[in-house]
Amino acid sequence: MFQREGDRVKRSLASILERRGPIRSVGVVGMGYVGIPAAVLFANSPAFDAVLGFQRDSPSSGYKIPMLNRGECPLVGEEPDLRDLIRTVVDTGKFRCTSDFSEVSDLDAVTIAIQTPFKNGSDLEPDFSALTDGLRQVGRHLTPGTLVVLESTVTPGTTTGLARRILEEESGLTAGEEFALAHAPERVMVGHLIRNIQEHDRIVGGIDPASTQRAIELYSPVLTVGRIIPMTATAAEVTKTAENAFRDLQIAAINQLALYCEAIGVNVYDVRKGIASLKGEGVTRAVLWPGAGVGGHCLTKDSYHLERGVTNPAETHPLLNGGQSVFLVARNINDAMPRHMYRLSVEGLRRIDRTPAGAKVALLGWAFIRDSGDARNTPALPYMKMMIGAGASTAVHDPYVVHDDDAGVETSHDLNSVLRGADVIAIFTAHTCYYDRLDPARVMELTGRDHPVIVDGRNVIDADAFIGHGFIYKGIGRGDKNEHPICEPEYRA
Ligand code: SAJ
Repeated sequence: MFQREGDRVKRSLASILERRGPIRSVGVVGMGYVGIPAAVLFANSPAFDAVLGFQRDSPSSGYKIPMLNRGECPLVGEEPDLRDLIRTVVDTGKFRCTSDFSEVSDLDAVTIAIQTPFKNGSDLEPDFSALTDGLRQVGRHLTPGTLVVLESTVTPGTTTGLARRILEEESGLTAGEEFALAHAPERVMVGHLIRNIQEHDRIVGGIDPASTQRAIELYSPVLTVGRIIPMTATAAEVTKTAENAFRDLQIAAINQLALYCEAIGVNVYDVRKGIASLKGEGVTRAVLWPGAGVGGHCLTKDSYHLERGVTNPAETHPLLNGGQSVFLVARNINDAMPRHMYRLSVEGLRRIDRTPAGAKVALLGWAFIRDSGDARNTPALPYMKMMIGAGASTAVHDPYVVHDDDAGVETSHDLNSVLRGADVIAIFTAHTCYYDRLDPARVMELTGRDHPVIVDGRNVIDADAFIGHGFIYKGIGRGDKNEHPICEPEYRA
């Protein structure tokens, strides 16, 4: 089936796909927290015969290849169902991990789930090098009729720009005529990877209708309650970056309100409860939670991706001048929260005529999110740097994170040893274990201090209980408690 387009007969992608038949073999590039669950869910579906996981055999990540092929999970933290699924699909021979990209040529569809982090935190330029490398590897072995899907979060315009160009250069094929190309952004959250892929609606955007249709064929079998939401590739890129920019904005709004509540002298959690109580037809108040900052791999960068997509195609990345974007203002507010934790700590120390110099600071929680080992862009790092810069020594407890290679920080699983001798205790992550392990009398005894400072960045502890034991309490948004009278508990052990 050919459509005449001027003098050149435009081969119909639909006809090539029709001749190729249904998708039976799938490849997933990038064995990370996005690619691994995606690959095992494709492999676990009867719709597909074989799934390959592609992973560069690099010094930092090559270990995942043998690990996955043994049926073991390289991800840390609680991930329901993922470990059992990996073992099942490996044991049944439906999934295999490899670094040999030439096997792409045997596949009907290839998804690319490669991170697009920032080169560095200051200039906020995304590092597309790993994604570009993955695209080149796939392009070199692309065959006519293959579907390529970008799952990575990218600047709007990347799929139809950078990605299309690299795939066409490397393969000599034409996207939209000889191979299908789409964007289907991942929407997984650490701790719920499998369920998110099955239950979240899936945005699927092709560079043309045939590509969109082919991508719908790929993703439909792995959805349980989630629905497919089709659109163009660029609209899909805007959707993904904007859904995180909106979340970051919502968090910034409650963080700003928390600072107001501190200044006014009220409890932001009372106010939040009041606002959230407004319900009814069409009435929504998506009030999120104030905290010690916003970390992770998504919200810390997706607003900048969105901003860049607004001005130019994906090849250049000037942010909007003047930073008047509400999304960038939100980013600044959220990035200021670790500084606010520092300010609360210094104010607490000042109440006992101390400064950070010479103080021991115990940071509780290094992971960017509760009950996870993921420490990417943790808000605790800028706080630690500020404390060390002011002459304090620091110790970090986290029940999941053992060390943070990127930050060069070692953490301890031994809470008592981190608390021992602490002058300041700063709670950065609301790990479940802290809710029942931070007993005020026990913590007081471990610190051995008359009035240790405790700064609650996640509303974990009971302020009155700790104040009653002689702590100097400070809490994000706790204008009702932050200037409390200092107690000399008569019942101290
Ligand atoms: N945070 C707050 N207050 C909140 C919620 C989060 O301070 O009310 C902080 C967290 O402590 C963390 C950071 O923000 O440091 C990010 O938390 P997150 O819950 O947004 O978790 P992420 O970064 O893993 O975001 C992911 C995103 N999912 C994808 O990109 C696929 C996001 O779109 C989801 O909305 C989010 O999970 C979610 O809802 O859990």
